[in-house]
Parts: sequence; C-alpha cells; structure tokens
Amino acid sequence: MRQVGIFGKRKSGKSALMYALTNHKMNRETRYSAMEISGVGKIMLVDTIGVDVEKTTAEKSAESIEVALMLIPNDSFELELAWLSKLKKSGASIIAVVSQADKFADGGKSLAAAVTEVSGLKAICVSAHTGDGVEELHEEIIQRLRGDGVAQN
Ligand SMILES: Nc1nc2c(ncn2[C@@H]2O[C@H](COP(=O)(O)OP(=O)(O)OP(=O)(O)O)[C@@H](O)[C@H]2O)c(=O)[nH]1
Ligand SMILES: [Mg+2]
Repeated sequence: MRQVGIFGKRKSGKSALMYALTNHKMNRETRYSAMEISGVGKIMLVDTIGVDVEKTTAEKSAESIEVALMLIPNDSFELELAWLSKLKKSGASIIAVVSQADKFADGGKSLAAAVTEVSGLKAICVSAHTGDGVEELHEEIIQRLRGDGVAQN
C-alpha cells in the first residue's frame, strides 16, 4: 500500500496529527492508520518513532514512503533539517509541517516562513488540537500522491 510517513522528534505531535488526518481516536499503541482518498485509493499513514530516539528505525521507514511529513514544533529545527536532506535522498515528496501551531501567537506563520527560507519546502501550519490547517495539509497530501507539485522537491 502507498504510504505517507510522519516524521518528527519525540513529542512533536506525530500521533495526534495522524489521528487528526484520519479522524481516528487517539490510541498510543497504533503506528498505522489507513485513509481512503478519492481518486488515489487507500493509503497508509505511518507514525514513525521520534527521529531523535531511534534513527535506524525511522530511516528504515523512510525507504518505502512516498510522501513525508516533517514535523517542526519549535524554532530549533537543526535536527529536522538534517532529516530533510535524508528524506530527499530517499525520493519522498516532502511537506514541512509546523506542528502544534496553536502554541504560537502568530499561528506558526513566522516559523513556517523561516523553514521555507532555509529548506525551500512548502510549510503548512497545523494544530491537531484545534484542527486548524488539517484540511489544507490533507489537500496537499492528496496533490502530492496524485503527482502534482512533486517537482517542488
Ligand atoms: N497544543 C497542542 N498540543 C499538541 C498538539 N498535538 C499534540 N500535542 C501534545 O503534544 C504531546 C505529544 O503529542 P503526540 O502526538 O503524542 O506526539 P508524538 O510525536 O507522537 O510523540 P512520541 O510518539 O512520544 O514521539 C501531547 O501531550 C499532545 O497532547 C497540538 O496540535 N497542539
Ligand atoms: Mg507518538
């Protein structure tokens, strides 16, 4: 099955985002959640282990992933930048996600702009708690799976 991977360090909000995208209830044990996308079919969202915890596991998951969401929860994102270059090499189409965006006074906009500036990637601000940005991210994932916008990376 086609896979969308969710990458980010510990407590960056990977699981919460996976459940927000698939409308499933939070279940700490689950690492996969399927979603049906019209015109694309069934795809699997894969919640990876925090990238700062178990690098090899996360790297392994990267191999089979078509679209990668790189979560960035705050403005120290050196680790995420290193991961972005690895993910790019794996051939995945990457979307940067400013996660837990409700925590920022500006909704994460300035951080998203900074991420785009250094990485060249489109960055979307999302809050799993309020639901802000979830729909926009969903649409972006669909576009990437349909093959539009892949040239960006
Ligand atoms: N304010 C806010 N808190 C969030 C959001 N998403 C997750 N959190 C909180 O952040 C913490 C970590 O969220 P998780 O979704 O478990 O993060 P994770 O990346 O899956 O964590 P690990 O699996 O332990 O690496 C929890 O306390 C969540 O309630 C969000 O959008 N906004
Ligand atoms: Mg988790």
